[in-house]
Amino acid sequence: MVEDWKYFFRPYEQAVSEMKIKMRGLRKQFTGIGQHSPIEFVTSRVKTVDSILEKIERRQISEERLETDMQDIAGIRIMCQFVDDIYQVVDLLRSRNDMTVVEERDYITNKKASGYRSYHIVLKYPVQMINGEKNVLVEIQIRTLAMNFWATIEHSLNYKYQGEFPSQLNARLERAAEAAFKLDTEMSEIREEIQEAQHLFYGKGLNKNQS
Ligand code: 0O2
Repeated sequence: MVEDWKYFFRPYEQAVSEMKIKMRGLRKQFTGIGQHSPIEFVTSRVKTVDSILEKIERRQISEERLETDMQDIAGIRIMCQFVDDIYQVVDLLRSRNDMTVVEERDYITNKKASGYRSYHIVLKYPVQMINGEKNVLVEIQIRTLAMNFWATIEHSLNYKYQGEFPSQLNARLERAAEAAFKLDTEMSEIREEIQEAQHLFYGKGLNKNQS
């Protein structure tokens, strides 16, 4: 197994901090020219050793193939206001020349059995290390605020029940996932109205702390 996890994680940590700056930079560019940003906010994490070991076991990943078969050691999450924004972010990522898209999983049109919705992109990202360039895989999850709300709650319940939800809770989660999707649909339909209001709101210098 990996001998020195601290050393192993270094390029992944470097990749997520660079990616986070780049994604936040995109938001700044949009807001800087007074346009709606398809990116609302960005978070990141590097998988923990325990979570890597659990996935190695569950997916029967061999040690030699860890860096190619485990695509989400480095993870970035991009939250958007509207479903259409997700696809705009996907296009922005596809068009960049500082990273390469290697895989896409559309769990929005093909939601997971759990009710989970999100767009996943796996990127190959080159990190400049002191001993040369290293390509690492980074998983980007792009979702609306409503999809994120549902996934965050379901993830913590999953932690409690280890995926074995009581049937009543399961049914409620499914209904909640549909309600979140309905909320996204409704918001998309009044998008223009919302954006006009936001333009007025930010234009008046309110909510200055948001960057
Ligand atoms: P964490 O804490 O985010 O690291 P697998 O990892 O085997 O389930 P796969 O094919 O490797 O699946 O990757 P997939 O399905 O593209 O993405 C896995 C990640 O997506 C998960 O990471 C979650 O972040 C998210 N995800 C996928 N399905 C669900 C779901 O049903 N509910 C929630 N809340 N999140 C989901 P981890 O490793 O589970 O967690």
